[in-house]
Amino acid sequence: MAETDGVSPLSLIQKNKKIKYIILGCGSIGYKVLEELHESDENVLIIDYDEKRLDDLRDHRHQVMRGDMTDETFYETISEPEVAFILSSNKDANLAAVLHIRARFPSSNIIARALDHFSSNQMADAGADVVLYPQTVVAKSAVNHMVNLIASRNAQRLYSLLESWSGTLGIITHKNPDPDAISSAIALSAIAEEASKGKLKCRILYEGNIGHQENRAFVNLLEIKMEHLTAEVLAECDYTALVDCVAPGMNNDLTADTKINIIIDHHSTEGIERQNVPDFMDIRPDAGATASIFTQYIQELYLPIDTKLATALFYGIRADTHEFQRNVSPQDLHNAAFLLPYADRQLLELVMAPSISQETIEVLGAAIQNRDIRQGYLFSNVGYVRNRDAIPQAADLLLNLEGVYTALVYGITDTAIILSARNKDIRLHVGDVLKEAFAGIPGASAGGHATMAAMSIPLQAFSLVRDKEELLSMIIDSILANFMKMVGIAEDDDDEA
Ligand SMILES: [Mn+2]
Repeated sequence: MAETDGVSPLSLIQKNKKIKYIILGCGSIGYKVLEELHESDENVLIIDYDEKRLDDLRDHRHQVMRGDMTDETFYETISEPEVAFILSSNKDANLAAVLHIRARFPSSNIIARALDHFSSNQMADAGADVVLYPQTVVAKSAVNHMVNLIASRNAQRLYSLLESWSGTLGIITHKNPDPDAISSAIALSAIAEEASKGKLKCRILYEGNIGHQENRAFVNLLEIKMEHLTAEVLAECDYTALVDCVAPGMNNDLTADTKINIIIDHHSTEGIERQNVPDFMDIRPDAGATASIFTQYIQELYLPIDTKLATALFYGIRADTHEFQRNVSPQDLHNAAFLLPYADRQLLELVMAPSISQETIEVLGAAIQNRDIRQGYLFSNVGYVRNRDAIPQAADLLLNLEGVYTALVYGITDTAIILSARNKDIRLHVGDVLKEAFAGIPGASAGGHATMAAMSIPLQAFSLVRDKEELLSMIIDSILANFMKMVGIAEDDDDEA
């Protein structure tokens, strides 16, 4: 049947030979795809009905075949392609080809050209993996170019403005600055100093305080200089900038009529009424972080980036996007990827695991000092603690001691008795044992997994006892005796409890 269709004898060979790409319909779009593929001719088979077009392609040593893409039997003459491009200018022929190829070659990838919106849906329904509607492709590309063009123009405008200034630029962050605001502030000061050739001195200002332990670690480890924002400091600034705040009075205590020269942010501008128009304003609500906008400026302007700035901006994007999981755009990921090779990984790790507090260290110390090890079980009474989180941290730590397979650390807070257990003895399910050992204690809740468990007894039930530590041993000793009996710790050792 191939011969009667006037198909070239090449088809007989095709049937046995695996072909990577087929292009059905090789007009202007098909030919452009052929060029873009940059594949060797043996990997691409061009199928068309137009004899003249085929001759021309044959002259250029392309692999061609004459065939009618609407004819179901035609597909019997070719082997399964990895990818089928269906690109003719006839929408019915394209639709028929999608249906036939999908039926005959279920695992081929099909990329088809639609000629209108309706046929675009039809082709998707018929089994095309990707449907291209050239008008949409061009429109999307036009908008993309526009976005990039604006981003690049904005970066240039910011640079030119800073270039023309000299004096002091006060960069104002959030009231309680977070890593996004802080890293944006140091990025702006780096751009300002570069653009003004040092004529512009920047001061990073904030009200409120740097609350979170992780944020303090961030500022300390990166040695970021920040000053409290006061009326006097503000009066000393020739220019002001707001970063990560959408307007004066938003996320800061400035009055709404404060004149601000630069505003760069990613918060929504909805409902914002401006009393003054800044000299430069770039607000992108679709950016995951203001640090992401600054990273883009740095790329657009080909500015040098040092380790400290890259680390700060990376951390800013990471923090504002909740570790790249929320409100994150492809542009944010692109920007983070740009920063990563310049960032100091060790510093990043330190910021993410901020140094432990004084009290935690004290509790860990007490847990080590008061340890009592019996047949692989460690018991440690840390006494009164203000921060209950220190108890599981101590249990984690003590499980690492040599010869310890199960660690039980307990203490008392203002409101409860807390016990935390960690276990690496596979024969023991510590959650189940604790649950049983604590059964019958009023108000107690205990339980957990084989390797980690916790218990707490609220103090209301024992509110009459004044001495907390005495109360702790009064209650817990009998429970621990119970626990030891259950896990089979020898009677002899029991006396030492
Ligand atoms: Mn932010």
